[in-house]
Amino acid sequence: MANETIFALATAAGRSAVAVIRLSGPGTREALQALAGRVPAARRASLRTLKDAGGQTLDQALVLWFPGPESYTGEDCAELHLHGGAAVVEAVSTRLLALGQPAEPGEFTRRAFEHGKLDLAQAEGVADLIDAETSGQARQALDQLGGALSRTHEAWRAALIESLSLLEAAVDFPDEEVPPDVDHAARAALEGLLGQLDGALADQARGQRVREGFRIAVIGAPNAGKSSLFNALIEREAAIVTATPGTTRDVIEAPRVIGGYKVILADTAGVRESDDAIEAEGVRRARAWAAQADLRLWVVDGAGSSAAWRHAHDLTRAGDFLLLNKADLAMGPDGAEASELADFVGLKILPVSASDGRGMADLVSALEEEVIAALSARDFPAVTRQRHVESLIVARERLAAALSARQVELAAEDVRLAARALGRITGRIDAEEVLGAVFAKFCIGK
Ligand SMILES: Nc1nc2c(ncn2[C@@H]2O[C@H](COP(=O)(O)OP(=O)(O)OP(=O)(O)O)[C@@H](O)[C@H]2O)c(=O)[nH]1
Ligand SMILES: [Mg+2]
Repeated sequence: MANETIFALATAAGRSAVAVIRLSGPGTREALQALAGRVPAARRASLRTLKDAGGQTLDQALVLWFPGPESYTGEDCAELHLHGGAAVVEAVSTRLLALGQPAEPGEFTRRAFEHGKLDLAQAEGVADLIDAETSGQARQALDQLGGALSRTHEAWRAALIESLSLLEAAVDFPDEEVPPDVDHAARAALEGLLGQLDGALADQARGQRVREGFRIAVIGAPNAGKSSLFNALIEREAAIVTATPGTTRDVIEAPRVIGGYKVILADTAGVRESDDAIEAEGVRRARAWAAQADLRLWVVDGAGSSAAWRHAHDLTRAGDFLLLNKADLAMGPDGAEASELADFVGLKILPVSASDGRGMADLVSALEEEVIAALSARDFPAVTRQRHVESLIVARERLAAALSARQVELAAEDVRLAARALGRITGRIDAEEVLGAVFAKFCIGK
């Protein structure tokens, strides 16, 4: 595969000022000669007239020539900066079909990986950077692309291999007990690593939340004003609001950027006992979404006196918010009673009004604080994918097994397996199916 010369449109399809077609592979030089007459100086932008096989002009283009191995993929590469009209791109692509073949999604980055230009975790950083919609996502992707995640895992792996050499030295003492100093040194190193892996695993949700969105559930009794608040937070009328209790049935999700991070807000059905099968299913879904959310906003009609506030408070956890809605009206017994309970269980209390907007700015800044505190960087670069988490879990299990092994040979084997599991994160241990799965998610041209 790696011997073919590939090409692809690297910019988004459609009309634009400039469109970039990228080439990589051993036939790149020849393709440039065929298209542009001669190959420009390396890494210098040169204006060239591109022609088809019959000498017809296709475009006036800026041509860049990157001879391997100092190129993105490590192979000979080129970029054609064309005028971004569909007809121009089409004509140049047709001409290139005779000189190379269209690239698969992620094929340029896969070749870069295969030539050692970046490791697997860095390649994932490239994909995430292209997909990044918030500054938080971009920052995390740039860290991963820059090798922060890889360096941490490689350092852990190097420490494992160092301990392994100590253990293997101990194996060579025949029929005797392991010298206590060797055993002690290896054990101390492995215990330290176990602590670090535990830390990274405890932190595992963070990186995935930055990529996929921090989840906030809006919950409460029927008619409390959940949908009104949800609409106000996402600044559009996505959910239906009526004076009839039990209006919302399904969970309605909508994204919003808060504090530079992607947040997924969910409006849910009002929680109460119901004989109506549809409503009961809505309540079940509301509970399920709330249980796996990162934060819950418990909405209570603060002006109410029906004791409806009791519903849904059992879904909250310390650190969640009680929103005393309808603050434009006089506070009623429901507001006072709910506040008392919320105080007791450690909820943050904010009066708001979805009708006249009071308290909304305070709510947004309080949410901003929560999201930033939950998602900003800690001691480790975040693990951003389930694939990373799975490798960390295996490494941790093997490390724990090594520490409780009764024979040094068995401990050594466990340490070897732990190192292998960590190596999978950067692609040092490159199972073909892992590579296929990672690169298939890229866009064409990258
Ligand atoms: N005065 C006042 N009325 C409000 C406020 N927020 C919502 N309402 C009214 O309260 C009623 C219920 O609002 P919704 O947003 O549909 O309430 P909900 O909690 O989503 O209700 P369900 O979907 O039935 O669970 C509507 O008549 C709203 O206009 C507020 O801040 N002040
Ligand atoms: Mg509703």
